[in-house]
Amino acid sequence: ARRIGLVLGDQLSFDLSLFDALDPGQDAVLMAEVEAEARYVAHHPQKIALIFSAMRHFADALRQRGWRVIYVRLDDAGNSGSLPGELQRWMAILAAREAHITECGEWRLEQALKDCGLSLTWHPDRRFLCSREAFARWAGDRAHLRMEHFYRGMRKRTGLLLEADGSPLGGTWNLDAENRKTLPRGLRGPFPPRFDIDATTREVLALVRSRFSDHYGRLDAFDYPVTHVAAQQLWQHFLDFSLAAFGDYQDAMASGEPFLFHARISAALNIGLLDVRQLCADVAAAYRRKRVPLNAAEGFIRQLIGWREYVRGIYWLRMPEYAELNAFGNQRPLPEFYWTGATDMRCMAQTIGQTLELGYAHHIQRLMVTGNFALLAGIAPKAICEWYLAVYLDAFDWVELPNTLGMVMHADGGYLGSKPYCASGRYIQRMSDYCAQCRYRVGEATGLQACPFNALYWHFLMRHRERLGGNPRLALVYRNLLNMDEARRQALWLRGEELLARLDAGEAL
Ligand code: DLZ
Ligand code: SF4
Repeated sequence: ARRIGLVLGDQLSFDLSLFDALDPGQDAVLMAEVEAEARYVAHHPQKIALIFSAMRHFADALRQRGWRVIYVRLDDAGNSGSLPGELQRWMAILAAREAHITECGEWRLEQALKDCGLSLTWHPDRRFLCSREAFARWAGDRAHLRMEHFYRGMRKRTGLLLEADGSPLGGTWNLDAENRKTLPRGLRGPFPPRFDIDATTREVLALVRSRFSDHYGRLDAFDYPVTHVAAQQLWQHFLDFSLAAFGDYQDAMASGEPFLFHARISAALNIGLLDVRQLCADVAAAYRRKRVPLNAAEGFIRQLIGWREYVRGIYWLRMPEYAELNAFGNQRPLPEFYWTGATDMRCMAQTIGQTLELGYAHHIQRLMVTGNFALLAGIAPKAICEWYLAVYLDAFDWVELPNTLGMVMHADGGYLGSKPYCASGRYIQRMSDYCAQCRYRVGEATGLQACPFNALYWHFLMRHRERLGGNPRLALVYRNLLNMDEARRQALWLRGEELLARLDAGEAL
């Protein structure tokens, strides 16, 4: 082979720009399962299984299309254990002259490849709509960025959901306020599609079971697409059965309903099994055909061309220094119950429980339950970021870090979002049925039975008053705090202190 093209486990797309640069007649594609990638955080076993199985299926599909693929399995003799190591090894074995690679999803790996002593030819990752450079031009040197501004630009650029004169369909850009309906009692999501466990996946599951049983998370519930065809089935199921209701209930949560009307396509999309342009086109078409309401179509497209591209842009603009930010100076380690779900807080037990079972929770569970708790409890950003990166099937640093460090923890001091998403138990009560079955009382803030979110919420606001008190978006809550009588404030502070002390003592709450 004259050249080697390295394809990473989250780059399983036939449209990768790398393939344009290579010649199937002479060049080779290299894919490698390596210890370093499987262990840099303790990934959920289903995440490792998904990536290995999808990689093996993709390698087969490339071969069928005429590519010469070198596929290194985790337990192959000679496997050096890292991607730079495998690239060096195969460059030498094949006496290859050039190494080609597509931009990585993680700064860590891109840096390791740049430092490995080979001269590499880099290709842009055109699976995203906004390149790193285009985002940097948009951001300029502004001290704060806002998703809404970026999102409108992306709508105009893509032409999605626009009138002929360029104004937004329906007259407003963002229908977020229509994405917050509470779930009517008893309404359930559609029956989820099931996916085949073929011989390849079965082999991978056995490998992961034997090698990564020390990682948190259940392997046997694995039921996720590992090929482009299966990912397309998951997507079609969403279009047919969920999208119409997705808009209304995007923020709702219910016991025993891990998916509700969410598409769960994020992992398939992030590893290359689905294409963002096609997803947006399908959703816009469903709206045009009057199959789904505008708040569903807009709400979905906003997540893809708005938030998703926005956080990726911020990641590449601000790394590596972004990962070190800690605006509140949080030091508290992550409570053990994040890894086990063993807590009496019903909302946390449900969210963590389904995460360990499925490697999945939807955006409000992540932002307003486990994320909100970490924010209120002052967990060290690095600790909570590592947790999200490990436990979710869709988590790669480019998407996980800005979402967790910036959006959830506000640890970037408001660069990504204008206010911390702190909330008391009342928000969770409004958006879910969790509180009705909880041993804590959501209507109480002090006393042993009181919902921990309540006092922790006020404690958070009190302890960060200097930093947050002047934020116009928090003016109302700070006024409420000020209008409380001193004894009430004192009682909330003490209950907050007690809860934090119990966390520090390793108690579960
Ligand atoms: C997440 C992951 C895992 C678990 N294993 C591999 C692997 O063995 N080989 C590989 O090429 N990629 C793997 N990945 C995905 C990489 O971690 C991912 O490509 C980088 O983190 C982001 O660029
Ligand atoms: Fe969560 Fe508090 Fe509701 Fe219990 S009462 S489910 S802890 S918000």
